[in-house]
Amino acid sequence: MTSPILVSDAVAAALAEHRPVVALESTIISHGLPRPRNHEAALEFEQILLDAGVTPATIAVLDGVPRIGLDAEGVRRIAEEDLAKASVRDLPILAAAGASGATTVAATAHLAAKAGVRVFATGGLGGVHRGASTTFDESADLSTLAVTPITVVSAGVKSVLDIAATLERLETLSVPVVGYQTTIFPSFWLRESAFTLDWSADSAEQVAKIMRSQDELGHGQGIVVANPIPADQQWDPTEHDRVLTEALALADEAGVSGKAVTPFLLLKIVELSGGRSLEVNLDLARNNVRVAAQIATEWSALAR
Ligand code: PSU
Ligand code: MN
Repeated sequence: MTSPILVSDAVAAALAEHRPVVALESTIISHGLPRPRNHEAALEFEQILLDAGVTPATIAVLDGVPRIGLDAEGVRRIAEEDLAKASVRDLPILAAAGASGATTVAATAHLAAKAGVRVFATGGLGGVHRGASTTFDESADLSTLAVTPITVVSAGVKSVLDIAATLERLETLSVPVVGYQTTIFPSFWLRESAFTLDWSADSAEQVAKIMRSQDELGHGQGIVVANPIPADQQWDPTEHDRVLTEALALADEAGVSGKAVTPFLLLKIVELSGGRSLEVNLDLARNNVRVAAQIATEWSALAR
């Protein structure tokens, strides 16, 4: 059987030659950032990687085909078309129907790992939603990382989620969480949360060594690298708290549930903050892409 996953020539060549590759998700572009900034951001994330000598592998399902690495037209489509938000469970349905979808962290991680890509940069990881003890709303990002060998660089999880519960679930799922040059778990737009981590890595090289040890130990999980936004780029904490409370109340009033919750909150928060949260979101994502580039570079040096 031929692989149903289409790897671009650039990504295939980089993988074959053990050159660094970083996966990028498409849900953040399709559902997490407003148009037209989303298109600029998608291109910019790829350019940051190219400038660092790393091959970008933006991932999405286009016309039923999961693609690892998009051309300019593919990037345009994830930014401009109204694509389904696709988690892992949606992949076979889209494939059979010949339909398109923007892949979440879960679906991107799954497809990237299948193609042999080991490092992935995103903004924030999905997690356990507030109120999950009654709604059961926990992102498949967590359960997917329990069975997918990929290192995900994120700025932690948003404070719209239940951060404590998210960290507990990652522990249960045996997914290592490593702070990047910190032992304080970040909360996306803010450098810190109230939660500390047992472990930190001081360098990209150290993360690559953890990845190698993970392989040697036959540990098939992913690794969460929690990379805080630099202090001078974070959102003002007081305004952050005010906007968050308002956005959560609006989601409640509107009765938003399930997979619509994350996109709803993200776009409301951009609105309520007069665009400030968007700038912070872009800064932290760029920062994650840079760190992922360094990790992928160290990883390919180890693998050679
Ligand atoms: N966090 C962000 N921006 C995003 C998302 C998360 O800062 O766009 C997206 C990611 O694609 C993540 C998904 O995988 O939301 C999680 O959605 P849910 O909570 O429905 O699992
Ligand atoms: Mn959910």
